[in-house]
Amino acid sequence: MLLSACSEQRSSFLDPGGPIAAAQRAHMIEVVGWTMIAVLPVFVLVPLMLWRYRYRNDKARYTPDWEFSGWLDLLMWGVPFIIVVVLSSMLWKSTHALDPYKPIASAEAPLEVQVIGLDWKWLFIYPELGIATVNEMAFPVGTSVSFVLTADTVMQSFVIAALAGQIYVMPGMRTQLHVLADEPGDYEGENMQFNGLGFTKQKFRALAMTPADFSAWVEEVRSHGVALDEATYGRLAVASTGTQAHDTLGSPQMPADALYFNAVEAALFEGVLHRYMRGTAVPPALQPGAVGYLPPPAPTGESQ
Ligand SMILES: [Cu+2]
Repeated sequence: MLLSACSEQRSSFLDPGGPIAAAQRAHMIEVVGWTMIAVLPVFVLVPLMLWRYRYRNDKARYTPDWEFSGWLDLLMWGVPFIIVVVLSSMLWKSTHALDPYKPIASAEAPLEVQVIGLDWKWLFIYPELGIATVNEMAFPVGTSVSFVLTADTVMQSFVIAALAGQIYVMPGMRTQLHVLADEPGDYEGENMQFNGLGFTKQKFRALAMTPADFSAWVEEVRSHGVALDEATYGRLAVASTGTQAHDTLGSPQMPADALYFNAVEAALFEGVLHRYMRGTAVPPALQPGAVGYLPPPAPTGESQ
């Protein structure tokens, strides 16, 4: 909590920016509190007993034939039993309350963002706005973001820790995550799955903005973005970090390690999902993330 205050980017549920992470933090504090009922007496009583029943203490009663105390047994088994009952019912309740698939109530209509996990970057598609980004995604404060996620490579783990829990993404599968930020901020998102050399660089900025700032950001992405068609996607999907992909596809108007796209093909996400759902194995040449993947050739006449 102290360290997270040092950086501008917020990366822990202990410094929550929205209701889900706040509930996670409250849950953790409650769990620690209840567990301490069992743990603290041990920490206090063990040294106390070692000292009281030490060899040279004549005042401590010596009872070598003592073997049973009903009250002591009731205390030793009863208290942990109650704690286990309390903790399991709390866990049951918060597991259902914090279900990542459950929409979060918010005044504004939810914003849908499609996420495709690539090596080693995240592609964010805004289907209603016709834009897409890599390494940077923005959304308005107070609006529930409804993520729909898949992967076009090996399994990955998507998390924006200061806002919500993690969710896995897998090729040919669709998972969901709902996120809401109550405060504007720069939240760190990442891939928590170890899946190759570049995975530590697979981080992105989740920017919670005022609605006006968000509209300006969308315009910025539209005007400085490049078209995301099959050829561009093919080159984006090659194993590279976001910064490396920026060097291949980016323009100087885009932020240093992020990519902006406009003219996004409407069914791109569905297409990626269905690549793995045809009932036959995908040949490596057609599968981003596989060794031997051959991206579609760049259209002729294009620079870079
Ligand atoms: Cu699965």
